[in-house]
Amino acid sequence: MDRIVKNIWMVVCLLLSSNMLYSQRIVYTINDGWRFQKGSRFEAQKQTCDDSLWEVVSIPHTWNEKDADDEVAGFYRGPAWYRKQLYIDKSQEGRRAIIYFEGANQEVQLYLNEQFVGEHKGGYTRFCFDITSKLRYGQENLLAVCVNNAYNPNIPPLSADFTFFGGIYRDVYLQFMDPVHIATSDYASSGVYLRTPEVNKTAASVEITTLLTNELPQTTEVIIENIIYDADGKEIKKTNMDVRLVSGETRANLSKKLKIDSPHLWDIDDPYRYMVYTRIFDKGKSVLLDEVITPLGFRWFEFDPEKGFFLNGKWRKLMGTARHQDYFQKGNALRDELHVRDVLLLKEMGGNFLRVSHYPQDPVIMEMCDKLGIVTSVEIPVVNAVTETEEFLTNSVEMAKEMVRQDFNRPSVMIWGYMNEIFLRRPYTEGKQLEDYYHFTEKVARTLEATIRKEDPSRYTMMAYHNAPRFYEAAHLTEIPMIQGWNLYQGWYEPDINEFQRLLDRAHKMYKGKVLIVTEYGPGVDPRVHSYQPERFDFSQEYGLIYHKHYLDEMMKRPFVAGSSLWNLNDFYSESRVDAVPHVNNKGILGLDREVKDTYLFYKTALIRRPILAIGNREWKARGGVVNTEQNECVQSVPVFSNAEEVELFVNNKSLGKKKTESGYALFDVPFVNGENQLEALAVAGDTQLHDMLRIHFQLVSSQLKDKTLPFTEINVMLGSPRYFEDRVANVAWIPEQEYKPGSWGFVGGTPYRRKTGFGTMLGSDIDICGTDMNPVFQTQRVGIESFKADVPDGEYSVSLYWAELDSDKKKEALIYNLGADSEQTLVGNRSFGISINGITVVDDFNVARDYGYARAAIKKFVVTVKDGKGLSIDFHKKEGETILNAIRIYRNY
Ligand code: GCB
Ligand code: CA
Repeated sequence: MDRIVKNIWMVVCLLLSSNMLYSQRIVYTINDGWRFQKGSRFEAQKQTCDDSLWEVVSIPHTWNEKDADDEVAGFYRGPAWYRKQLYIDKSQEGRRAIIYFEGANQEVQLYLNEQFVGEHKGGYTRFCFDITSKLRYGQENLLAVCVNNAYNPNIPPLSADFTFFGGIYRDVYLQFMDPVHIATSDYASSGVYLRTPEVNKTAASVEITTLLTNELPQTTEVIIENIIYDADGKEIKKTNMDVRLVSGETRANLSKKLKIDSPHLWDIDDPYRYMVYTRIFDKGKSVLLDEVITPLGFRWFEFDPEKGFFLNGKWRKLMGTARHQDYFQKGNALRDELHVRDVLLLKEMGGNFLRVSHYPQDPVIMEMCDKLGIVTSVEIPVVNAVTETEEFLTNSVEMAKEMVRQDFNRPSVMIWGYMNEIFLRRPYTEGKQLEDYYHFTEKVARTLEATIRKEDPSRYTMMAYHNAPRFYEAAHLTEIPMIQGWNLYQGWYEPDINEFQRLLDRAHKMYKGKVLIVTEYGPGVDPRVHSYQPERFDFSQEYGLIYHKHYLDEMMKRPFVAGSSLWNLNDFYSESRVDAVPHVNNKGILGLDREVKDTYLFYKTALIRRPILAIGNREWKARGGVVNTEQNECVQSVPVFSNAEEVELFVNNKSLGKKKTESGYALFDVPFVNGENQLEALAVAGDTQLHDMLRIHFQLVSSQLKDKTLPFTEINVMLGSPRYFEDRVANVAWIPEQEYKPGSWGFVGGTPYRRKTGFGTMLGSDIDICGTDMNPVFQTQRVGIESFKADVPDGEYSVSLYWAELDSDKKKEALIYNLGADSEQTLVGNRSFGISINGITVVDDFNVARDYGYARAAIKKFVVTVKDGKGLSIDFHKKEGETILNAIRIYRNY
């Protein structure tokens, strides 16, 4: 007999002989083959509704992944229907059937076989419904779910800097269980609650509370058995409890306390977990009715306002990130694997803290933090503003209860949060209305604080403020939570980066006795942008590095900073944003697709204890620059990240020597040659030899365009800009402008465009440019330019001139925290100039705003023949207003 068959036979024999019957839970997803349609008009709960032409989708699903990414402002916010025929076989008859949602944004109404089952409000918490009474066995059942992501003034969040993707965007399950079962009705919690009232090195106790339901028509007597296993599966402790439940009864007070000597603790470096098996047996113990397994971690922790955070008695600085749950072109509809990957990336960076923000996330995120030893804070999405209604308050409190009960057993969770920058969008500026608003917000805060403290006295509470303490003080919000979270952006929204540390010291002094965590900080970094003159708002990788280095240094110097969660682990979608990448907040240290930015490598080097070495600028594969050595090379600096003392870099097999690392990296002046370049880094850390390699394509531009050793092919120049941009779609390297010198190329006349902001001016603009996915190429500009000259050899050229009108006649609001409040822009329309190429007028009256509108990409390609060694001269003739040019591409046809 085949071995497998033999094994199966043995198991069957065993089961029969042990006399034990199983009646356990069955849990599986029903993610696939849903019919989907936007709109509300169809009464899709009815059998008669024809869905044959509806789209077929799989869950996780959102209906906004494309329209929240396109050029049209806004995204669909309204109702939509999901429909599915569900065949349930007869074997489940007589059992309880539950449908369980991990999350759907944001209001849900569920129908089964045309009957209303129930509804749920709130887009980020889990919920479930008992559908037993409406289910038909051995037949198809019509499941219809109406999901609505329209603005609802009574459901938080009302506004926030992230896109409210609608849909059933997390897994959906069916669960079948015995009528006597561990209850699912308590805010979709697991029905088992673990509390660890005493934990120290020598002893720990765990109180296991089971919520039990009897849905039989008669009274029943059962046994609850709890067994604790260690991580190797060895039984450590066991208890039994006899319970009698009348029909329809749910008991919540079924608790047992167990003691464990010398517990193996859950810690950041050793996230050890025991397993608690909670089993329900019939009285004779012959049938296992239900079973829930709960991981159990023993740890104790404390936040000290002066000294910071202690885990199991050991001081730890909590260093990590916040995280949003979306991904490139997928919106928030992510498979579990993508969530898992994010937590792995955080761990790999050496992070030990995750701010699960601004809302509870997929259960696998929490599971991973438990498994990997990452301390977490979880919060409900009460962001930016409140609505002064009891319903808003009630919904917020319900969310808080869901949050706490659903992730109650997680050893990784140490903080519950509520309210993020709640006064960012105050609807009133003064008077009685503002007073009332303060009062109401305080009431919401106090109620949430009390609710959470009552639900779970074992953890800390936290609220995050923006840099406007006077508002929070006016409403007493700085007093209410146990931990103050500060979201700080000095050196980004505010000009002076040194204000960061002053602010920390002020807050520490001002709010004596309060624990301080830097809950957010970060600059926007478009991974495609680089600069050797980095500055605020340029979105360059290099400014990102300067900013993060400053913040990390200052936080490390201050023990009272218990921890920090930089903003953000990943780039994320925010519909109202108009930065380098439209609708995207680029403050991630990883890209939307989790590409590694230099800032990620910087943290990895700073935080991780094992030896690491990584060449920076990793994703800058199409690079370019102008010859700046005698040897026909272009020297550009490249960071090499390492926690070794020194590193050596080889370029095309030549050593550039060794360099000492400082703050985790060394900058090498790398001489790039035209075409392929190979970078190889070596370092030694202790006994470990480290090695890294990177290949880079470099487009070298000669400084003498008629030079035959480096024949001219093309130049791509951004005007009014010291920045480099990588067009990753076409692999084209854009380089900064330079002033014209004979024999070479460059601009004549004019000044870089600077935009006024609430705090001085910035180079270039941050408005979204329509009609392009290369905003940085259009966001800078030379104003008053007279000519662009290039002394190219004779031949035929395609000369493309790039424009976007950046000036509008309406002033933009001050940039600071100006999230989602962009005013409509109207046209200037008064700029007109002529263009001639090599003396021939090609356009006489060019008006960008008139012809294309405001902030729209316009490219004109001219085919030009260069003769008699005269090169190219593109001249701009001012008529009205100033001449402008945003970028130029000169490409040699032949
Ligand atoms: C904040 C908010 C966060 C934003 C961030 C930003 O303070 O809490 O939701 O995304 O600033 O990037 O402006
Ligand atoms: Ca999931």
